[in-house]
Amino acid sequence: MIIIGEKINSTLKAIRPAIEKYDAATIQDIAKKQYNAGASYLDVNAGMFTDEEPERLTWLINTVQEVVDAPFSIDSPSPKAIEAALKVNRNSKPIINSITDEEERYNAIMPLAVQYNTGIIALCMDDTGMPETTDERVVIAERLIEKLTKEGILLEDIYIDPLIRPIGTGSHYGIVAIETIRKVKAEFPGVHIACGLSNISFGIPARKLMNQTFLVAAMAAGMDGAILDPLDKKLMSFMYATEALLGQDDFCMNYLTKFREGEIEV
Ligand code: THG
Repeated sequence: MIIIGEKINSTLKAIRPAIEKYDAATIQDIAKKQYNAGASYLDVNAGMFTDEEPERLTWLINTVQEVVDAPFSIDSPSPKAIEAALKVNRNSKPIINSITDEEERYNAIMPLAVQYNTGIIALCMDDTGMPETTDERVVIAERLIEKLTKEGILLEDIYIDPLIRPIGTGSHYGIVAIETIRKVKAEFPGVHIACGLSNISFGIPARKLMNQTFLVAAMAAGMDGAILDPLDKKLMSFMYATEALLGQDDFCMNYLTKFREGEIEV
């Protein structure tokens, strides 16, 4: 699984003040902890700073790359903020998070992925709004994959995000996400599927239980990446166990290693 650590996000109560105060030590500590816990990418988001987003986002990138080599997931809808971030990035190949099939956003962000040779998360959304059904999501995914690959972007650099909606706002959203993952993966085995996991549980109690259960179901359907909290040991334990059960961990080697290291929590 490709783990994208979600914690350096300006919407989080613990993070926003640290960005506000340019508190580098706090940000660097969270970056190191997520990396040591197994994050392959570090998501960075300064979206709460609106006008100042480019400047705050570049500060985050510069602050983190002083201490951690992990590549970034640059989490912004703003082409200006994304480009500013790409310009200061010195770590390895980042992911732009994200593009959609909204015309204006697509046309502004796609060229950045090409020019800077990045990975790109493609959200199943277009100018008609947030899709309700699986089939609408799959059609948008097909269109995005076709357009992006036509520009020379490799399938392996594309991460389809089915756009996870909270299960508390519609009882079909769980199965819609799972079926979108299954269909996109069947049609394009070479593409990655990455989700913002905890969106599923917004507004309901015992969120961790719902996130853990959704992780297992989504992995079984073909999801191979997730934006999640790698410091949630139980969630990571579910991930290691599911990898072993799905034949993605020969002889349970990684599972056993994590167990020996005390990283498996039951
Ligand atoms: N897809 C893509 N990118 C995304 C999302 C997605 N980026 C943002 C988000 N969704 C994923 N990131 C987070 C980061 C933190 C939390 C959830 C998702 C989180 N929120 C708690 C809450 O809202 O209650 C805690 C709040 C707090 O501590 O302040 O933990 O879907 N491509």
